[in-house]
Amino acid sequence: MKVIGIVDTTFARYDMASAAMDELEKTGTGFIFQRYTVPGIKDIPVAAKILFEDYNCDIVMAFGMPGPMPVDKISAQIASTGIMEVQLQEKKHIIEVFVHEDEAMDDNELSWLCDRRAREHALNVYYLLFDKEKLTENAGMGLRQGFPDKGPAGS
Ligand code: RDL
Ligand code: RDL
Ligand code: RDL
Repeated sequence: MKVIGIVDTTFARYDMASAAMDELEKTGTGFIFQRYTVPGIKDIPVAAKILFEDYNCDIVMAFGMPGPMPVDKISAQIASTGIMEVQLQEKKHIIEVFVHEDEAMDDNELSWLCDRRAREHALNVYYLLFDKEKLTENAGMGLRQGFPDKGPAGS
């Protein structure tokens, strides 16, 4: 039984974690979730570390929403750097599912983007855990999460 850690925030304006867990449950079995909600993205790295070390997680999904202001973009950079550090310390993946609030033009598009990106990264997590060759089949294919795939160049 694999343990999938789920870290999310109360700052985000969409419940991406529930969308991802729904997608994983529709995709397969053989895992349980440990969910840990923190106030904001800068609280994610230590939450992920706690999930790995105290809750035996095999992989963590980290959901966050950086706001549109410069201070938020700096927060996102800091959070990502912390997420990288925890991955290297633990030798385990943290799939960072961030949706910047200003990627979308309005609330409708924002909620759609959050849902799509969360579900598409949930499949990446499933494959990383259970079927690593699956991502190699899509190497170089210009895949994106949320907005449409770009596709390969020169085709
Ligand atoms: O540790 C408490 C807070 O500092 C922490 O939760 C921060 O991540 C909160 N936060 C900011 O302070 C900020 O300036 C967040 C953002 N911007 C942001 O854009 N998105 C967040 N948190 O999730
Ligand atoms: O952990 C899951 C993702 O966060 C991770 O795969 C990122 O590297 C994906 N990504 C971005 O989130 C982004 O904003 C990528 C780019 N930009 C990019 O320019 N090139 C990438 N990934 O390969
Ligand atoms: O359209 C320009 C950018 O918004 C886009 O190229 C990506 O950088 C968007 N993006 C993020 O900003 C991010 O934090 C993506 C991811 N995460 C991601 O995980 N997957 C994406 N884009 O396809």
